[in-house]
Formats: sequence, C-alpha cells, structure tokens
Amino acid sequence: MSAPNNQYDPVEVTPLHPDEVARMRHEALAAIAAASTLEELKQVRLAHAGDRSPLALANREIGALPPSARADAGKRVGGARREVGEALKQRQAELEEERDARVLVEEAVDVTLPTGRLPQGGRHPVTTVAERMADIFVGMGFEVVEGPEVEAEWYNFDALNFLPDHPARTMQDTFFVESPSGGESGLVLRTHTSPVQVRALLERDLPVYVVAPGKTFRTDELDATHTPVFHQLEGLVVDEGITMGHLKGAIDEFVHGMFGSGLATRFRPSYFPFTEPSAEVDMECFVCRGASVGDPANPCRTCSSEGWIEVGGCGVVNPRVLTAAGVDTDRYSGWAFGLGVERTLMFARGVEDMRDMVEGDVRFTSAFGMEI
Ligand code: FA5
Repeated sequence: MSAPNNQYDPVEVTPLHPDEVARMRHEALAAIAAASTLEELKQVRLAHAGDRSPLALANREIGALPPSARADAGKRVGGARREVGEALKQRQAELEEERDARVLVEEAVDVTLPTGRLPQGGRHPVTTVAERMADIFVGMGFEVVEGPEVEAEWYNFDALNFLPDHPARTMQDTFFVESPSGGESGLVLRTHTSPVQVRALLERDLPVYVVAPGKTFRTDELDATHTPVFHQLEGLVVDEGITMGHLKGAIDEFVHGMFGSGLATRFRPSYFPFTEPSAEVDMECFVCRGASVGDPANPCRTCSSEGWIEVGGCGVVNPRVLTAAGVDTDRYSGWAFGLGVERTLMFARGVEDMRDMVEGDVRFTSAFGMEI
C-alpha cells in the first residue's frame, strides 16, 4: 500500500482512475453473470470481491490519496464494490433457486414404482378368515379349542353316532390311515371338525361354549367349489336350558359380523347322525339380497340367483353323543354347528374358484394384503 500522498490527483493513481474502476466493475459484473454454478460464483466472488480482488486493492489505495481526493475516489470505488456485491447477491439467489429446482427434479422419487425390497409376507387368507370367524364367537364368550388332524375313528364316527354299518359313514369320503403293518389302524384323517365336540366334552367341565377351527380331509376332487383338504369351524354349546333359539341367535350374530348387519338367516331341515333335529344354515345373499330371484335380466353370481347362500350345517346335539361323552342328558342339552372356512372366504372376499386357495400362487394371497 502506498504512503499518504497529499500531492497526487486520484485520477492519476491508475487503480483509481474512473476508466480503470469502470473496467474492474465491468469485468466483475461480466464474470458474475457468466457464473453458471454456485461453485463458479464462489470463485468469482473471491476474484472480484475478495481481499485480493482488484477493487479491494483499489480501495486500499484511497488511503494514500490527499484528503481532498478521497471522497471522490471513495464514492467511485465504493459504488463499484456495492454494485458488484449486489450483483453477487442476486446471482447467488438465482443459482440457488436453479439448484433447488434441479434437485427437485433429479432427486424426485416415483412412489408408484415397484420397490426393490422383499415383501414381508403374510398369512394365507384361509387362516386369517378362520381367525376372524372364530373371533366373532370369542366376542360372544366362546373359547377356542383344537383337536388332532389324524383322528381316532371312534371320535370321528362312533362317538358321533355313525354306527359301523351306518350309511352316513359314506356321506363323508374318508382317508383311512394304514397301520405300520399294513392293516387297519383305527385312525382317519378327520373328515370334519365335529370329533372336537366329543373331545371338548370329555376334557372340560360343563357348561361348554367352544369353537374349534381346523383342517379337514375328504376324498373329494379338487374343483371350483371343493378341495380334498379344507377347513371348518366347529361350534358347540352344552349347558342347562339350551334351545335352538340360542343357536339361531349365535348364527345370526356370526353372519352379521362376517357379512354385514341386517342379513336374514334360515334353517333348512337336514340330517346329521350327531344332531337331531338337524339343519342346513342359509343366509340371505349379501350381494343381491334376493332381488335376483325370478329376474333373469339381473342375475346374481354370488347366490346363482337363488337369494340364499349355504354357510354350513347345525343342529341340537343328539343325546347319544352327549351320553358317549358322559353328559347327564336329563340336565344338559346343547347344539353344534360346522361352517366351511373356504366357502366363507369365497363369499366374504369374492373368490370365485377354490383352486386359487390351494395352488400357492403368491399373487393370489398377496391380494389380501400382508395381514399378520
Ligand atoms: C359337516 O361336516 C358337519 N360336521 C357339520 C355339522 C357340525 C353339522 C355340527 C351339525 C353340527 P358338511 O359335510 O355339510 O357338514 O360340511 C360342512 C361345510 O364344510 C360345508 O357347508 C362346506 O362349506 C364345507 N365343505 C364340505 N366339503 C368341502 C370340500 N370338499 N371343500 C371345501 N369345503 C367343504
């Protein structure tokens, strides 16, 4: 830096000459305008507004001028520096805005793209629907119980009043289990969940209010409405003063909980060796509510335009079953029901073909969500 000088005319000090200041200002403004990134602008700031920039150096020269010349030179250099500062600020704002807009585009996430993450997996809808069915009864005070899938013939048939030569044994086509020596083992793959009725009565104190969800087996062909391995939900109540009215009430509660309130149910006379009287349970079609009956122009696929859907079998427990389980039939009576889980899933979730439930295609199961 030069020493104070009272003689020099400031226009004669080269860095402070108006043309020189204008050139420095012009160069700085041009460099600022040309900076196309924040990094470039940083370099421009150092070069044209930093401590060693031409305008900063010129500013230092002002101190060496005679006092009378300082104001004029100060105005000139200060004005140029202010202008450069303003331009830097403005360009900085512009470049930041450009960067933010670019980042928004470059780093945008398309939330509709399939993710690369492995799905967590979920349980099969047959399992979750069976649990939901059981939950409705748990809400009424029932307990959930289980029985074995490989069952003694006695529980599966004899205790349930299927006599050895009773034609009813052929109603359910049975997988018999061979003994290791190749003969009869006295075991079957249970054809229904009703043997759990007898097990529950033998194992528990009265009164009994239980539901038993579980896997069942029959030599049925796999088709749209049958599978050889399927699931049922058994229900059993044995208590004093039990009537079919209670059975109807419990079935109504189940239908309303599973399919929606206000749906009618009806009992159709039927036959099971272990209940007397016996009935098939139908519920009003929850899709057409009977409107499709006799209206060929508006057919209903859910109930085949019959207005009713069959949901299972039920009845008053045959006193022979209670006696086989050691229950005092003078004091106690009861009722039972058996509901098909796959059929309930078909109706409740609109599955048209039961084969989809057993083929293990994850596209079928994942459509039901990842319920755990
Ligand atoms: C029985 O199995 C009786 N144990 C039900 C019962 C329990 C009656 C207690 C009285 C008292 P059924 O054979 O109708 O009944 O079968 C009951 C339900 O199981 C049927 O309504 C149907 O929903 C389902 N089901 C039967 N066979 C199959 C099959 N092959 N595939 C899928 N579901 C089936």
